Amino acid sequence: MQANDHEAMFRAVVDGDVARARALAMELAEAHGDLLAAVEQGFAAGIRRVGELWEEGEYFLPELVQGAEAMKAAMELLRPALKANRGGAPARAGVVIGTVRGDLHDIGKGLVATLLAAHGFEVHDLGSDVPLDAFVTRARETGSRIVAASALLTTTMTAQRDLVRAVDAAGLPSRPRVLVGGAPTSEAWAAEIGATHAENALSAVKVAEAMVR
Ligand code: B12
Repeated sequence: MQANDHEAMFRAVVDGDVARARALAMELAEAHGDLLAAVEQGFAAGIRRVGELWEEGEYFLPELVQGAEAMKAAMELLRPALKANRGGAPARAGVVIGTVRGDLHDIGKGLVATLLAAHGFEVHDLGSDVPLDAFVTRARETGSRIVAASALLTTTMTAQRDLVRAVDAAGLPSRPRVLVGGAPTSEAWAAEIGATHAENALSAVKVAEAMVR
């Protein structure tokens, strides 16, 4: 396999083939390729395609879950290689991350958290359906510089606005900035609420590095 055989990784996730995803991840970890690009354009592209197939009514919940399992299996194996590959982030730059209240979608958020950790950020993952005060409390406890919030629903993305306000109002000594993402969000939305936006997990790493630089 080529280190950049993104198509095979994409397929493994779309087919929900956990064993194949693991095998590809192991080969990738040993090869000297661009790990981040492979993750984003291979495995992550696969899970996005699974999402589309689900929306189109081609896939049902079991296929969706199976695709997510293949994705998770690959990411677990890649974590050490991604860590060894770490660059950019200043030591101990903390990121508190979670999916906002009322929203249970956590696959994309998990991907962002994994890649940030792999790049040397100290990641505090609060999970999904996270209340505003939990983000603020953890940011206070950890002195984190970034508070990152995922929202996948148009009805829950407004919580990102509330989060920016809550973080500002808390006046934390680490003066964290809010990073937002998730399918319904955009640069324009982030600008409107006073946050920073990143489109996907790969760009989240670059944007987060710029935020703490
Ligand atoms: C999987 C899925 C589910 C799973 C979630 C499982 C899980 N543990 O996450 C289940 C089945 C539980 C689910 C439930 C629901 N879902 Co749903 N779901 C999806 C689906 C198919 C895929 C989402 C996904 O995981 N994508 C793959 C990941 C890798 O991509 P991603 O999440 O976009 O993340 C990337 C970027 O957005 C970004 N990113 C994400 N978060 C963050 C955070 C930061 C800080 C940054 C910088 C970047 C970033 O980086 C990620 C990686 O590149 C989407 C369709 C879609 N196309 O998005 C619908 C979708 C999001 N769901 C939808 C709906 C309506 C629902 C339900 C309300 C359905 C229902 N009637 O019950 C419930 C809501 C439950 C709740 N309260 O949250 C709608 C939302 C419509 C809208 N605009 O509001 C969508 C768009 C489907 C549709 N077209 O109707 N869902």
